[in-house]
Amino acid sequence: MGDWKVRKLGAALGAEITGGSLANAGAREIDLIKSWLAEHHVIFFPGQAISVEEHVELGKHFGELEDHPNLKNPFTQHPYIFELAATQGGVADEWHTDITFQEEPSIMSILHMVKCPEIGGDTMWTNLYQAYEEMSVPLQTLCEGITALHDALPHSRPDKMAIHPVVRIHPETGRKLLYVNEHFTRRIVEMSAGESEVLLKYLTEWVKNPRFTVRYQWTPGTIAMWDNRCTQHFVVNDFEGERVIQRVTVMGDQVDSAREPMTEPWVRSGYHGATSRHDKQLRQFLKGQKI
Ligand SMILES: O=C(O)CCC(=O)C(=O)O
Ligand SMILES: [Fe+2]
Repeated sequence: MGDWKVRKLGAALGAEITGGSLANAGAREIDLIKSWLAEHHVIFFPGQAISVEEHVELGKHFGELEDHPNLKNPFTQHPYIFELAATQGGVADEWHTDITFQEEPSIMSILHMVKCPEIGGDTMWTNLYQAYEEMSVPLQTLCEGITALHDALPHSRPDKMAIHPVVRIHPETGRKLLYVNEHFTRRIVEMSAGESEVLLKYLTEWVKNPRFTVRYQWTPGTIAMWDNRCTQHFVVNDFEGERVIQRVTVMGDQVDSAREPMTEPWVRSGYHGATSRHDKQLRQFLKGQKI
């Protein structure tokens, strides 16, 4: 309960919310959080410092929680808490939407900033609705008709893969958004390797446009929540010393597209040349899918 106050942090996304406690949040808080997330996409609650148990309980209000599929919890030993500690090399300093190499990537995360440096180690988020909406119509149209292969190579599991539409429809708002990220997206399925490389390079740079982003300077005890379907995030790796986050991750949902892909996957038949190696991963995934 509380007398909550909302302060917008950026034109594109983000709000800081104060005046109440998240420990033992009830139906009123959960409804409020859902509406704040729909409006601001990433929200911050400074000065909360909830316990691990309260953190997990809070997460359970939003859906089933996920045991992180690839990374182990070095400290907490709690099955639902994923921990990243900078001193263990854990800094997520590449733009990404979490775990898009899964068929159903997580819908939202709740992060507890346990320890952070006084200066540096900010996190940035970007608004993927805006990234889509500000593209030209020809590029929007192209992106709506193609899909992309994502993999868990950054977690040393390139065999873990999923294909998602390049333009996703958010299941709650019905709005279109650009759904490729530098960290996990490997290949446009319907294009040649060379074309895919050029387009992915453009799109993954485009989402970083400062106009689409917000940057948050942390204090210990802050809780952050983000809608993982319509945002990407990035940690600024400009600090020394300890920075420890604990995250609870809410299980995923189906990734819906605006329309069917405009053509079949780009897999060449007949003679395989020296360039065939660029198609190997895609070919392997499609074989596994029996397409
Ligand atoms: O450390 C952070 O600020 C965010 C880390 C991250 O990428 C995540 O928890 O998904
Ligand atoms: Fe992340």
